[in-house]
Amino acid sequence: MKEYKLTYFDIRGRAEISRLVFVAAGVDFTDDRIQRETWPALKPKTPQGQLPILTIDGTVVLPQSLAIARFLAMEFGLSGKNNLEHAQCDVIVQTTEDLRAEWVKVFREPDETKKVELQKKLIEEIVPKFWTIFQDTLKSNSSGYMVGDELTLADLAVYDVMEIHTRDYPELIKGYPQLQAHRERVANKPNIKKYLDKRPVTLF
Ligand SMILES: N[C@@H](CCC(=O)N[C@@H](CS)C(=O)NCC(=O)O)C(=O)O
Repeated sequence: MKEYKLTYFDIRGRAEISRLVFVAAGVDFTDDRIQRETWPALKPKTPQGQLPILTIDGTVVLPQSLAIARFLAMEFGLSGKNNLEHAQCDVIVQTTEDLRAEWVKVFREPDETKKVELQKKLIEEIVPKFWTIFQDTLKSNSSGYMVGDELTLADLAVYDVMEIHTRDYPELIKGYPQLQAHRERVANKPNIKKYLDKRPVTLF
């Protein structure tokens, strides 16, 4: 069995998807959450000067959050059963990344007035557009999962990217019954439920 260490800041951010893959697969890993003060010293030692990174057996170091998540999902059989399902997982993962990028735009906006405008657009137009895509994907697949007939990386990615908006705008999900049921299905998987119950609470 390989030894995995996932290094990131003490937030969900871009590492949570991989944490969820470990948890869903029931595979042990070191959840290495570093403090901001230690980052400047570590940064030059990382492959791309950014986190997250995955260290495998203390030697191989992978950067890029989605490459890490895909690798882990492939390793643990959470990436679909064939190449088409791998691609369908990728479609959903990339779509969650597009939604995350829209959120990051709002988060990084320095001008307060502009930020309020962007936030309004995000929640009134952009999030509904993406949630409709996710819900339509569920409707086209009778299993209750995004791809194939069991939980994959795609379900974890959607669960993860929706966390901020479902927390901050809890009413919104009521217009998306299949998506709401999907969130509950993912969150109630025994391994995931156990993890979510004790996970450090962070803003994002
Ligand atoms: N495309 C990269 C982006 C990584 C990224 O932006 N990491 C940020 C944290 S979310 C970071 O390391 N920031 C500190 C820095 O750049 O010095 C990925 O998905 O891993």
